[in-house]
Amino acid sequence: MIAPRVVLLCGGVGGAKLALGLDRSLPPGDLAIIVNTGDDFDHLGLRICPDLDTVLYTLAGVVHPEQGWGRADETFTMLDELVRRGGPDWFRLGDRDLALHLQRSLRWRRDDRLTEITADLVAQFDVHTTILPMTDGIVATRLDTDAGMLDFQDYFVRRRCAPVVRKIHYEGTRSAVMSPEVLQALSSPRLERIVIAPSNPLLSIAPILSIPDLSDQLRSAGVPIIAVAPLIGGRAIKGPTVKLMQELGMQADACGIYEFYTDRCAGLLDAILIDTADGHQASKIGCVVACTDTLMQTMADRLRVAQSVLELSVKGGRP
Ligand code: FO1
Repeated sequence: MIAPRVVLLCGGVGGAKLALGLDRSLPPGDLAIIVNTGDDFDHLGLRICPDLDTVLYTLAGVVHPEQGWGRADETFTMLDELVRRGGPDWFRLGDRDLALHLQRSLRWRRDDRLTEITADLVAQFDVHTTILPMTDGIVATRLDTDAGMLDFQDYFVRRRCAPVVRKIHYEGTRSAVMSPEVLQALSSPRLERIVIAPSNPLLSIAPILSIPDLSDQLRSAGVPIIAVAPLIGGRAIKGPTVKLMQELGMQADACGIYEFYTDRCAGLLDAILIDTADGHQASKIGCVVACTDTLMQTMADRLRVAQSVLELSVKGGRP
């Protein structure tokens, strides 16, 4: 039975840091994480789900510490041999990582639900937090750029986010539905708050909000929704958030983040946690604003930001 007290909407590396802080701050079963699957793709005959794996590896304590994705203590014997024989080298799949992709891909091909596959993989890593794909359907983030229409990993990894983006498409999300498990989490009788992780709003959170019945359920959950801004002093910690926001004509700062979420889902946010460096923007943000040091480099940082979102008092609540 999925009955969390806190639900986190999360993408990859940046969001996984807060996922870890919350996982270590809450008793088993109190946290459920809804993860973006818009980055998922087929590669070398494997179904790759990068954000699900980043969250799982991070909570399991086996993620590559510097990269924030892939495994620690990894080897690349398979990839080296594949590249020697002319295979693609742009998407680095390590040997330990490969075991998980093989397990998932075998079941994916048997039409098992991604939610069930994920639950079994999570159990194998002895992780007690519920990790849920945002949908069992196939969705794909694609980017209309000056280098043409690109699949997500082609843009993000192969081309290192260099192309100029004109528009982002969240393909398949309009007809996608949340899984029964996501509905269970968002209608948990114990639910106290929903947190939006400091992931890339346009690439990691927007796909989740683009699933119609999921975003409706967020608002009808009747609990405070708190976002953690992924920018500090107008800069992203990692990744293309600022470049993307500027290319799409948005204000690349805490205010712009608030406006992006509010434009996508009117009235979505009850509160936003911004960095103390951006405190001067608070008066321009139309919801409760709390400030803290949001940079998460150490475990203590992750716990601090997690505590801030758990303690943030918001007027909203169950009607
Ligand atoms: N990101 C890279 O920048 N380079 C890679 O070679 C790469 C390989 C990779 C393999 C498995 C996996 O789960 C993630 C991987 N990532 C890689 C990260 C991934 O592309 C991005 O972090 C997410 O899709 C963005 O959130």
